[in-house]
Amino acid sequence: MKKLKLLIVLIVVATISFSCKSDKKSEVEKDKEPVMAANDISLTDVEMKNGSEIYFDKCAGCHGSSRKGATGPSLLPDGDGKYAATKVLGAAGLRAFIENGTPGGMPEWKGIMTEEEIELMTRFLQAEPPVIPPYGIDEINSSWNLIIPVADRPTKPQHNRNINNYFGVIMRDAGKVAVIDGDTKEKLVVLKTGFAVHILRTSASGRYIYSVGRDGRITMIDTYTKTPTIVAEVKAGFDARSVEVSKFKGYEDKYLVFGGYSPSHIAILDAQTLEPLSVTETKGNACDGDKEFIEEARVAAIVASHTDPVWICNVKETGMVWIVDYTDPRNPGMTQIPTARFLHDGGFDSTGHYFLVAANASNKIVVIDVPNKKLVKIIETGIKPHPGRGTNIKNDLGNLWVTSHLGENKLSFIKTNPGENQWTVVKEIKASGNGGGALFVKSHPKSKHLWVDRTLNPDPVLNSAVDVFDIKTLELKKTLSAPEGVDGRAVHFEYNKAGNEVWVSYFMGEKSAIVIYNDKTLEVKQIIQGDWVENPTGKFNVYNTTHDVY
Ligand code: DHE
Repeated sequence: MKKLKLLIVLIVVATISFSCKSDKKSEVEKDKEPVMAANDISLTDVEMKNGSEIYFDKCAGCHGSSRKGATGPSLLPDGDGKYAATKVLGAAGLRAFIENGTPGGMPEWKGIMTEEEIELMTRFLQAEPPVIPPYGIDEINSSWNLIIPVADRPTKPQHNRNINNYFGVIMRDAGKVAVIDGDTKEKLVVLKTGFAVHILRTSASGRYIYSVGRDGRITMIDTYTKTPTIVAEVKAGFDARSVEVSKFKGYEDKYLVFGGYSPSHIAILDAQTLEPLSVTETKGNACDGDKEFIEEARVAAIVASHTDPVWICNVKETGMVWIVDYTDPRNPGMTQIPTARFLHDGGFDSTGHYFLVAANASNKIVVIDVPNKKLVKIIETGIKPHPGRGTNIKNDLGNLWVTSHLGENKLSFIKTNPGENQWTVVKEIKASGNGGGALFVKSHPKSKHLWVDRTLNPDPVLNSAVDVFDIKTLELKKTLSAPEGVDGRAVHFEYNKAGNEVWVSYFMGEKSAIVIYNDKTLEVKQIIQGDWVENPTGKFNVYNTTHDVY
């Protein structure tokens, strides 16, 4: 048994180092290695490695790194008392779920995973999950690579471009980030960052762009150089979804926080160099009583307050919102606020005083008063709210923060300004067609429109289109299908700095693109395509990201 565990640890380490080097994760490697038996399920070393890789890439986000379940059910060979044992489901049962998805929001993987990959996963999921090796500050430190020290960097921009209107665009499957000049629409550079980059954040000054990927790698890009350049890298965990910077006055560009899915921890780093400063594990008791102690308590959304020297870190499985005071980054102050499960994504209201986050397993939105470190309210909205950072609009109903839902066709509008019905859903509307699958909503203080995608809806007509609503009437104004020469699923929006253009990504198709719409006329302004545009996902305008404009 000891030998088996050691072998599994080695496989995970091999998988993880492979993840850092590999661009494409979809091909299953062939092998003729000796067969390893785990729980009567036969997997070769290479199959185990490939299975772990596919699992980390496509499944761990919902089912947990150690397969103990999170937003999705556990996937353990002997079950967990709540969900069926994968050995009982067997290859046929697992295949049915993988191929068809579930009404609860699991996408259908047929057509996305190859037949070979699906077959492998039906066996991998019946085997014992790999043991995750420790990864703390020493390991983070060993991975740290300061490519260009601060003293060797320019002190002012080496070009006349408008950095504030730069866009960082994620090419998820290629493990790359493109930096595009939003004024001229020129691609300035495409940088290799890490496997399946998830989000980007910008430093408080707007100078640096940081990316974080599913391999836990943070990449720091300097926009002052003639062509944006990678100046530092570090691997702060095995798997992650979020990174954020210190934005409070006096702390601009000083510290960076990393939220680990695996291991579940909060790491604080020097934002100039990416040197690790401290690591705090997030395991702990669940918010709803002291009964359940959760080891895999992953860090989901993180936002930086502009009014206080704190980050708001959302610990998914425990349902605890951590307010992290970074004034002493080697010994950070932590206030934990019990809320609801599982915390996922969220953003600020228009004042920046309140933070709203989806507790997707309980169909709720949690409101936190940031300066006072207090829970304000937990609001029932709909099945699996998924706001991204949400968006803020204003009309006769008041100042409204908007969320879409993964599990149903519903947009909920929560009133955020004081007075009657504050922190209440004051309006609900439907997008076009049927079913959920919406991932992101977006508007801009200067816009009259609210944009909504349906990325995970199984209907290709809906998932390739976006709906635009009038923010005054909340009537559907137009459904925009993929323009000619573009296909795939429409995902994520970003405005330019002026608030008169909306950038939409098309991914998971044959003809990836970034489509730029005129926000006034809703006409296509420009389509950005080319060999380098590979499955674009998130787009982050420097000014809007720095100032939390959404
Ligand atoms: Fe995301 C945000 C986690 C799948 C694109 N995603 C987030 C955040 C979390 C998260 C916790 C909030 C970060 C923050 O604000 O600090 N995402 C997860 C998952 O666990 C999940 C469900 C499954 C997984 O395995 O990763 C998942 N996400 C996806 C996708 O499939 C998307 C569409 C494409 C991709 O990258 O694989 C995707 N997620 C995004 C984007 C954001 C994001 C573009 C940032 C939105 C923003 O405007 O801030």
